[in-house]
Order: sequence, then C-alpha cells, then structure tokens
Amino acid sequence: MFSFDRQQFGPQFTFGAATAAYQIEGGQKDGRGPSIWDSFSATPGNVRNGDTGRDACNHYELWPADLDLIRDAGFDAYRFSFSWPRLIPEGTGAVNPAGLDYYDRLVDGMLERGIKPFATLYHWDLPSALQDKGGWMNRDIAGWFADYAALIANKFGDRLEATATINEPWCVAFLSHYLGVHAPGYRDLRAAARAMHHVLFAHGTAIDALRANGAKNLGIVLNLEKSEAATDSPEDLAAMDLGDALFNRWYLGGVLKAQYPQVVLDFLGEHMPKGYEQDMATVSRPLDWLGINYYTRGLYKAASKPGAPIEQVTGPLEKTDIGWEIYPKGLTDLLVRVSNDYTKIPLYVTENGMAEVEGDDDPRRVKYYEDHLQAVLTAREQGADVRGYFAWSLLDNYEWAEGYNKRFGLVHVDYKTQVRTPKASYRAFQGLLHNSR
Ligand code: IFM
Repeated sequence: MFSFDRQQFGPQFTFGAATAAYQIEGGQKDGRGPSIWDSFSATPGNVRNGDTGRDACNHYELWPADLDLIRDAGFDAYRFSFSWPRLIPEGTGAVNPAGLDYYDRLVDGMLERGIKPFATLYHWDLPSALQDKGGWMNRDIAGWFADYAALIANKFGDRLEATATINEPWCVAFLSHYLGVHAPGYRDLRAAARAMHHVLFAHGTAIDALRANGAKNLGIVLNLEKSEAATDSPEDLAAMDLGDALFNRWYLGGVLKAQYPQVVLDFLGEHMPKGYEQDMATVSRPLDWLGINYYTRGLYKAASKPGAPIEQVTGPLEKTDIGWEIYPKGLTDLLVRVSNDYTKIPLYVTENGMAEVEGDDDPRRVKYYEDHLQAVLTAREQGADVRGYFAWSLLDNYEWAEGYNKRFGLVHVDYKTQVRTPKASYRAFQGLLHNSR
C-alpha cells in the first residue's frame, strides 16, 4: 500500500498506466505492414534470446480484458500508441481498414469504461518501407509523418483526450542511429545528426497537421535524466555537460526554445542537415503539454577511450533489475528544472517504473512508485505544474533489445498462456485510486 492519499494530488490530477503498440500488441496480421523492429529483432545478436514482438502480450485480441484491468485499478487514463504500420502498411498511401477498426474498438473500449485515451503517434515501430527510403535520416519523413498524423486526427481526434507526436526522440535518434542499440541499429555520426534533427522537425510538422485537422491537447514525450558528474573534476563536469546536452537539452531546447545546444552542434559538426536553422520555428511549435519519462540519473565521467566523447559510469545506488539506479530525487529536480528553465505548460510524468525479477510479489516496485510519487508531490510544492502520472507499464511486455527478460509490469504476463496476474504494485495503485473515479 502507498502511504499517501489521492487527495494530496488534487481532484484534477490524472493517474494512468502506459504501454506501446509493438511491446504488447502482437497481432501481426490483418494487413499490418512490417516494421523496423520486425527485421531488427529477427537479426541475430540484436535482441536478447532473439525475442521478437510477433506475439508479445496479444493485446490485439485480449485488449478488452486489459482495459478492464485499467478500469479495475481505478486509473483515469490509458497511455497507448498507435502502430503506424498497422494503419498505413507501407508508411504512406493506402490505409489498412482492419487497422482503423482495431483502434476504433480500442478507443471506444476506453471511453465505454470511463478511461481517457492518451495517444502517442510514434513509439518506435517505423514502417519498413520508410526505412528503405532512409527512415529518420530522410528529411521527407516530416511529410510522411504529418500525413499519418492527419489520418489520426481525422479518424480518432474527437475521441482522444491528449495526443503526443513522438515517444522519446533521444531513443529514436541517438540510441538507434549513434549507439546502434535499437532499430535500425546504425552506429554513425551522420545518421545520428540527421535523425536528431528530423525527428524534431517531423514532430513539428505533425503538430501542424494535428491542429489543422482539429485534434486538441497536443504534446510530445521526452525521456529525460538527471545528469550528474562522477566527480567534481573539470573533465568530469565537462563530460556531464555534454551528456546533459545530448540527452536533455537537445530536445528541451529544440522543442521549447527553438535552439540546439552549441556543444552538441560542435560534436555533430558538418553532419547536421544544411539549412536546419530554417526548420526551428516548426520544431518549436507551441504545445499544450509536455510529457516526461523518467527512470534514473546519468552519471558521467571524461572518456578514457580515444574517440568516445564521454563515458557513463554505474553509481552506487540500489539498482532495478535492468541495472538502473533508483533515484527519486532526480525526478523532483528534473520537473523543477523544466518548469523553471523551459516552460510553464502543464507537465505530465508519462512514464515511470522499474524492471523487477519475475513474480507477483514486488515490494521493491511498490516502494519505487511510492518514492517517485512522493517526488512528484515535492516538485509540485516547488512550483512545477505536474498534472498527471503514468506508471510504466500496465503489463510485463517486450522490452526492446532486452526481449521478454526484463519485466516492468504492474500485471504479470505468462507469455506461454497469456494469463495476466496483477502484482502487489497493481494492488497498491488500486488501494490509492479505488472508488475515486
Ligand atoms: O519499455 C520502455 C518504453 O518503451 C520507453 N520508455 C522506457 C521503457 C523502459 O525501458
């Protein structure tokens, strides 16, 4: 059980649970097109155990029971993502009617249960046909993504409570094009520079398309970390500055101030797309809210290997099952920083949670949520306008390069039988939220 009371967050505060299409849907049929995660995960060595999202949690068929779980916990909202290749199998052009029907049922299912739909347009499952044309490295993606956004606005906009364009642009760009950890698996500075700009440019064109087609309450979801230096040495502080700029300031600065940090522009050098400056007004279109995904801090030290710009070190704090330090204070600090230095629009914690070893009894996760919800309350006391909090994740699911090995769910999933079993952390939210909807 959590130690606080829902009332402490105020009557308007939104509590929700989050998922993403590729991580839970399965259902790779009925006209869904291939995505970059299908081929990336089918390539040996990319994903632990060679796991793929082919079946995942079969949310494609089991969604009514999953929505019941959200309702029964007392959550106000469900943060989910649309699958671009399910809706537009080739990425552009023909729309898949079965995909439209599926999301019609899903969104209506939320509304019937009194659950507010918080949608994300892109949570990493790029249609393969667009990757064939360069994907996020191709400037044309700004147009492809805007057309997809217009489809969502026209078909679903009137039923969505809130819509985010992109989930975690750092992952879409840097993790996937420089570090090579996620699809499409590039390790290339030029690829990264292009993706880092195009992902935010496409965010802006999608905001325009959503607005032009009547969608309301628009935002983006950034993954941010609390950047800290391993020591106070000038070298480690400089490493921390670059780490913070690459992870946080590129996205916050671009989207909210039309400005990229100079230290990153220097790092990317000649590889930035020519004339990117002309796009910055689009990159920084006004938003109605900002989503922040928070898990841990980043601890930096000067690089010891030639060629590497910086190094991350593992700190001494208690770790989750994926090895990330548990650091609730970082969430308070981040929310207050964003509020003081970047924007006064409403903030939402759109993801927060921890990987834990398999089991239904997850006291460490209950404590993780308790401490991070407390961190949100502290940030609000310090002036950050935080309007909601979404637990990651409703279900154990496909954790990308970690496959099914890492479990973030409030609800345990037996992948052989697809049986769902609520964990103690689910019951803790139920205790907090029960009878409050
Ligand atoms: O599972 C991911 C999610 O897709 C994006 N944010 C972080 C989560 C945990 O790694």
